[in-house]
Amino acid sequence: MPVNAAPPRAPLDQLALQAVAGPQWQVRLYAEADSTNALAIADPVRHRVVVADHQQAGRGRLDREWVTPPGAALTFSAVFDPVVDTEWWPVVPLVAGYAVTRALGGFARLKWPNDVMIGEQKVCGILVERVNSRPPMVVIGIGINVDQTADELPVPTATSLALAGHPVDRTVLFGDVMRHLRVSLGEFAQHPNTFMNQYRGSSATLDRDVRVDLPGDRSVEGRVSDFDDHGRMVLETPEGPLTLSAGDVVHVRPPG
Ligand code: BT5
Repeated sequence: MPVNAAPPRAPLDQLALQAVAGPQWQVRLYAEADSTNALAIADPVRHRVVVADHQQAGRGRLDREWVTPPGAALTFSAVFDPVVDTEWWPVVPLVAGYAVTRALGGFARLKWPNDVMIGEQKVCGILVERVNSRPPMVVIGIGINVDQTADELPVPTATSLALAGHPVDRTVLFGDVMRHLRVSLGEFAQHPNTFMNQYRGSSATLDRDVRVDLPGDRSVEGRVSDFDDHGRMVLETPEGPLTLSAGDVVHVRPPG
């Protein structure tokens, strides 16, 4: 085997995934798929979860790509009821990010809104898409870098659980994430206006100096002073406080 080559990896197994997800979920495993979000949206059946052992055209936000090699990542999309009134829907992506940090353990933190980070490197990306079916559904797409070697990561800002010293079996992790998603969305449905208190405790962005790249090639800099109950980030800028509902955050200085 050449130096740095990826180790042989066991494929995911439909029955094992179904067993850890539990009977209320209908697991659909694809050996290869373009995008699990696209598949889930094409036929948005409540409590279906589409998993790809190798996702070949993973979608990020704003038409960006999510790139993972065969057998090394966990890529799946779960179809949920929106669980809350429309005014709270923007918070659902943050709830999903929070659930993943809980499933991973205390070492994972959230870069606003929902990038799951280990230190300053991204280990998981989440894409939540609403489907205007009757009734409406929400598709929560999660990509976790589990076993990639450094050579297999697409960008220098990425890491994997194995590289960061937290190796885990993909099937076990899938069960843990599904359980925490269900619990966190359930808690959120009961008390949507207090969820952000929990979120703050998992944030790597609160009290940090950041640059936020906004749509249309604009950016702003400032210190993150809070998140409001609707998941928006409050940024203290030289021109005064600014409340943002979207944007790409870059942490410009280490915490402290
Ligand atoms: C995201 O977008 O982080 C959302 C990614 C969601 C992926 C899941 S996988 C299952 C489901 N099915 C899909 O088709 N999608 C979802 P964004 O914040 O736009 O980040 C994308 C950017 O992250 C890219 O432009 C790269 O710079 C970087 N990137 C791409 N692949 C990565 C990886 N594996 N790990 C870390 N960073 C990556």
